[in-house]
Formats: sequence, structure tokens, C-alpha cells
Amino acid sequence: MDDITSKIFDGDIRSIARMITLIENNDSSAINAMKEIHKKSGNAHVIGITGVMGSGKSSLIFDLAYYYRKQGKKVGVIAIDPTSPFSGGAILGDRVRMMELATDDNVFIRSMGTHGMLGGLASSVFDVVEIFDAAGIDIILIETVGVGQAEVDIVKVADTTLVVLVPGLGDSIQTIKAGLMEIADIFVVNKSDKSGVDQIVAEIESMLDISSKKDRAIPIVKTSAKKDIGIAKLLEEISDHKDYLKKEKRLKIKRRKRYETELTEIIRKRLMNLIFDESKFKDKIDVLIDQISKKELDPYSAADEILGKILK
Ligand SMILES: Nc1nc2c(ncn2[C@@H]2O[C@H](COP(=O)(O)OP(=O)(O)O)[C@@H](O)[C@H]2O)c(=O)[nH]1
Ligand SMILES: [Mg+2]
Repeated sequence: MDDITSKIFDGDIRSIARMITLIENNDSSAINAMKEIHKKSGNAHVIGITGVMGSGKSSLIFDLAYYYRKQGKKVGVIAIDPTSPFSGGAILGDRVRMMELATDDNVFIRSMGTHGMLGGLASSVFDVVEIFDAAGIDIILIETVGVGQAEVDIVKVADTTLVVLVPGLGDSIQTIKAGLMEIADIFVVNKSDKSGVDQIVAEIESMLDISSKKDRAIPIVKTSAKKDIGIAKLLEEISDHKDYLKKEKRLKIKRRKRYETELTEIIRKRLMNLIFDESKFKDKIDVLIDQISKKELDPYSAADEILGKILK
């Protein structure tokens, strides 16, 4: 394990992948190795990208990764989306840019299923971030599924959160959950090659006007991932946000929040494993489910029965 850890610190792509797999399988020596990995982490800029399905998150990530590579930065991508075109370390797609990134040793891509989700994010996202970070990756891009709690929970991991919107969503802004609007550090209006861009920008602006005052104006960046428009501007805004975070201990406070979430998730997960081994109750649970189905029992009373056995 010491060997793997030192190879991770050297940025070895295979060791990074192996470590992540071990962590996802709850391997105890890998978990132990996280002590050293944690010490080495904290330098990467973690960027969360969220927004509805099909808004162009994956496409934007390719473009961002491409631009960051041009700056000589090492890039890690975490795709928490089973439908994402990143799979098993290989990038699918026909764009030249994607092919270039696929063979670049300084681009690390990890897809994660929604397996083992606690709340909205897979708990091992925190570990993957730390492993990437300790491996010397400068920029970590996290794409979340376009629905559910994950898109709101992304702020707990990310330093900077991008919310991607597109023209032509009908009553666009109104249809988007308020929670999603509040988490944005930067709004990205993608598909700006299509019509209706100014309308959505105006909608975001008026929504920002009425929302609670922030100590920082939230930028709105128009992009076209397809036509490579606005990406340089987006990098600039991301960099400005990082500078903003560095002031007045904002980054420290953000990171504390991340660790708080991670710590409580680990405790929750371990407690759960400690006291509730589902396989041990399988037969009993089957019987109870039969009874619930037949209306002989309600789910609460059934839970009382199982809890009674656990706490006995
Ligand atoms: N016209 C146009 N299409 C885009 C743009 N960005 C992405 N797309 C297309 O939108 C579709 C969904 O993109 P994808 O990146 O998979 O979206 P995701 O579900 O948010 O990750 C794909 O067919 C992309 O080629 C853009 O800027 N303009
Ligand atoms: Mg995607």
C-alpha cells in the first residue's frame, strides 16, 4: 500500500485508478492509506458542474479540460452520471478534442455510478477528490446528474459551482428549482449558438435582483460548447471566483463545510454497517414485506419489529 501511495503522489494514473477502486470496495488498507493522502491534499480547485440533462455539462467539461491543459494544468474529471459519455476511463465520442484528451496522461477521468449514495452524492466522491488532489491534479471537474439531490449537494464538495442553463426551456427559470438557482457561483448559459439566449440571461438577471443580496455579483457567462465560444471567459470567471474565495478565509470556511459533510457521512455509513446488516435480516424482512403487502402489518410497525431486534 505504501508503494501505491507514493506512486499516487507521483501522479501515476494506474495507481490512482486502483486506489479509487479499492476505496469504493471499502478496502481497509486503502482506507488506512487515506491518512497520508489527506495530508497531501488541499491544493486542487474543485469545480462542480450541474444543470438539467442535455444542457451540455459533459461537452463543457471537455472544453474546460482542453483549455486547462493548454495552461499546463493537470485535470481530473469525476462524472456522477451513468449516462455520461465518460466511461471506465475511456472517452466516447467523435470530437477530435475528446480523442486528444483520452490519450493525455495528465487528464484523469472517473465515472461513478449512483451506487452507495448517501443523500445525493456518492460518499466516495470525497475520497476521489482527495486522491486526485494528492496526485497533483490542479483542476477537478465534477459533473452531477441533472436531477435530484446530487445537484444541490455538489456545493458541499465543490469550491466553485457552475449552474448550466440553456435557451428554450419554455418558462425556463420558473421551472428550475429555487435550490438550484441559489447554489450558483457562476451561471453558464450554454448553447448560445441557439436563439433565446438574451431572454434567459434577462430572466437570470431579474431573478438575481430579487434574490437575497450577496456580497459578490454572480456572473452570467454565455457559452457554446459546440462552437467553442465563451470558454476562455468562463475560465476567467472561475479563476476570479477562486481569488474571491481566497480572501477573508472564505475558502477555509468552504473546506471546513466539506470536511464536516464527509465526516458525518462516514460516521453515518459506519454506524449503519455496524448495527444493520441487511443480509442477517433478509428472511425476517421477507416475511414482514409479505405481511405489509397483505395489509396485515404497516411499514412502521414492521420497522419497529426489526429495530427491536437490533437494539435488543
Ligand atoms: N447547439 C449546441 N448543442 C450543444 C452545445 N453543447 C452541447 N450540445 C449538445 O447537447 C447535447 C447534450 O450535451 P451533453 O454535454 O451530453 O449534456 P449533459 O447531459 O448536460 O452532459 C449533445 O448532443 C451536445 O452535442 C452547444 O453549445 N450548442
Ligand atoms: Mg453529461
